[in-house]
Amino acid sequence: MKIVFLSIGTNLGNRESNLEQAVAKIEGSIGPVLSSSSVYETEPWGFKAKDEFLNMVVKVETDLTPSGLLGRILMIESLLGRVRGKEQYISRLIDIDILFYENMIVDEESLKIPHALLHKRKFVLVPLCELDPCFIHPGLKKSLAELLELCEDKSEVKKYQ
Ligand code: PH2
Ligand code: MG
Ligand code: MG
Repeated sequence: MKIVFLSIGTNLGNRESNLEQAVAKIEGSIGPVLSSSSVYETEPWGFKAKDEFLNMVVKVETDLTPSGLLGRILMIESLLGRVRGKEQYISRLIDIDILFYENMIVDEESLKIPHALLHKRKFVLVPLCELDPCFIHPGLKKSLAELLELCEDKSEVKKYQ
């Protein structure tokens, strides 16, 4: 069994329900969710949109390989109505990203683990730190707490409700 951290984000439709459905589908087709962060309301990062995101991070146990995991994630995203366009960042019903897979480094065209931008994004680092501040980023060799301290992202990330 492997431990993975996944980030979940949504800024369209019924955002709370989108998160709930994503967590349920992760439980059903990836593995048991061992812990989940609070839900945060966050400003769109890297693009302009009027709709704020809800973001959270879950820690999951799985026997899938990294590429098997990616396959299940793409399946869940499309079951929940995600449509992919050509643009880099657009508003979306659901986005599930692999942040860490144990302390493995994967550097392929179609899959980068750890997620290449996680250390630049407060909407990822804040919920991740809630779950495991001492986890060491296997590429950057710094703890998540240190990465949050060093992060220059000034966008707003606040607990939802
Ligand atoms: N996801 C992105 C780009 N920007 N901003 C926020 N606040 N939350 C996200 O989940 C998010 C984003 C690309 O996946
Ligand atoms: Mg993403
Ligand atoms: Mg994604």
